[in-house]
Amino acid sequence: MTNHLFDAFRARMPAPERPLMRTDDGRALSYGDMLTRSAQLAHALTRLNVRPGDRVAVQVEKSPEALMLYLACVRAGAVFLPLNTAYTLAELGYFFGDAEPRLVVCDPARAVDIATLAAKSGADTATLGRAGEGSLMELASGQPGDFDTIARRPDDLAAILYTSGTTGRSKGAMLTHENLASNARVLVDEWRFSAGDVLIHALPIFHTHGLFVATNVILMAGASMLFETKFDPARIVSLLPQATSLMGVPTFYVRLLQQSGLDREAARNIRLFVSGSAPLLAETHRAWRERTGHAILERYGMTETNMNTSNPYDGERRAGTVGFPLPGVALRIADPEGGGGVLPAGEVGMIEVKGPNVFAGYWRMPEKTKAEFRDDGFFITGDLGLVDPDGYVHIVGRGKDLIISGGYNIYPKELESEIDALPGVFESAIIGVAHPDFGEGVTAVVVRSPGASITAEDILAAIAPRMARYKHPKRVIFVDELPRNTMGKVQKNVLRETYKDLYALPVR
Ligand code: MCA
Ligand code: AMP
Repeated sequence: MTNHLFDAFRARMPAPERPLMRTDDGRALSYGDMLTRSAQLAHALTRLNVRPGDRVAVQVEKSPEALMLYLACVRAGAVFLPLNTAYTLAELGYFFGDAEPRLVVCDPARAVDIATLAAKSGADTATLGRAGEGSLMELASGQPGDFDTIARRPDDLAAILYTSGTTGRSKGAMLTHENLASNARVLVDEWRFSAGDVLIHALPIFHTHGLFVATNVILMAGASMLFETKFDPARIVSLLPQATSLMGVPTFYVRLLQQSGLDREAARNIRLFVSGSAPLLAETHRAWRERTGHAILERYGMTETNMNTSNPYDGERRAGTVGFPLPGVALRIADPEGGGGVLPAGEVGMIEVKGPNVFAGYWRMPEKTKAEFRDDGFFITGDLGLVDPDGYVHIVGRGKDLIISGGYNIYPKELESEIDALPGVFESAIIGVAHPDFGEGVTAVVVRSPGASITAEDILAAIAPRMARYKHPKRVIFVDELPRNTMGKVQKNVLRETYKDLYALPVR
């Protein structure tokens, strides 16, 4: 009996006493502990009536136990469904209703509210806190330390990660065991990870970057992590000498560059800095190289596809590009208009990808899934790009109306719907404007209803209980009318141009 993903990790597991992680509060976990804890948690899940194929929705703070819960789901054949800790109850309600989890695991502090919400979708609730407290570990600690890992095939689901929809509803990207295993294997090889590596892990573990790219690579290499619950730039600089690698979003690198202690000496033991999730400015790449002597390796991925491209480990890491398609990934640039014919090298078009990394479709949305795949199996990413004469892929824009702030995605439509529904608002447009810290700053351009006097504070107060904090506009601007083209469509490019210097001064 094989479990495709877990067996892949196990096959490369080092001796049980080897370290898997050390946390910022001084806890240590070995690979042997990983086997025991994930087994106990898998028993606990079974006791809580989680059966193979059932979804386990998890909104908890980052902790070793939270990571073990991911592995326990894999071992129990369940589908892991991680959720951003910033999501409000209103946002959670949608995910529970759509995914119909068997079990919801949440922070003890939110247990009462979430249990009520979960029950409406027929789910039970267990709790897990930052320090491992709560009902889940209480149940798990009494369970045996070995578990007959449930058989799962390569195309069985391992996880569902929600990605916001351009037209409203979030879509659950269904990721299979093979999606995750194949991508982790490729990244270990491409980025030369081995058992001796120590990764500074300061990303959240509810998204692809921190959960799959960072953690799966470490598990697949038998390496270890310095597991940080929060991104604290001063602390990260102090940890650099103990590590060999760091993975982060561009905001990490921007903030680390503001630390006086960041220099070649601090980075002396590092062999690889990786950036992704959002565009890394060429100036950040250059400044980093000057300060540390290292060229950041930029790569490109999506929730739906895991990682698609990477700059080379050996060879030139070209700033402003995302490198070459990874082994096994076919990438092409297609005509975004019309039939999607393949464009010649150098021309800008829609990036399309195909490979073992590409997801199995959107949960219970066959029509949306069909619309985002070509007949020959290529997935339409929504990113606009080109391939230069040397084969480097450049992302030059987005066909989808998406803002990426500090590595988090915000879909304007979702915010616009909330703001437009407020009394006193006639209409609104949400745009991303260049921001020195977050890359793009969410900005609301609002037209008041005739005679209304609604303020920015009123708008922010109204969305606060409904939407995660990181989605909130950093600025609200009132205008008399929105610019429109002859078809009546709001010209967001005009708005972006008008407000391009809004955040020009450093905010931190
Ligand atoms: C926090 N805030 C934000 C963000 N993060 N606002 C906009 N965008 C953000 N990303 C809010 C806080 O709620 C707070 O609000 C204020 O901004 C300042 O908080 P601060 O303490 O500075 O923030 P932080 O806690 O230090 O967080 C910044 C962060 C974090 C460390 C950059 O956003 C982060 O961990 N980002 C990584 C996200 C990630 O993992 N993305 C990968 C997705 P206030 O003070 O007003 O209450 S996976 C993906 O994209 C694909 C697959 C890929 O290719 O990887
Ligand atoms: P998500 O929905 O969180 O999976 O975000 C995926 C999106 O992030 C991609 O479709 C890209 O638009 C963007 N992205 C990821 N990595 C990069 C990168 N290195 N450069 C530019 N955009 C990126």
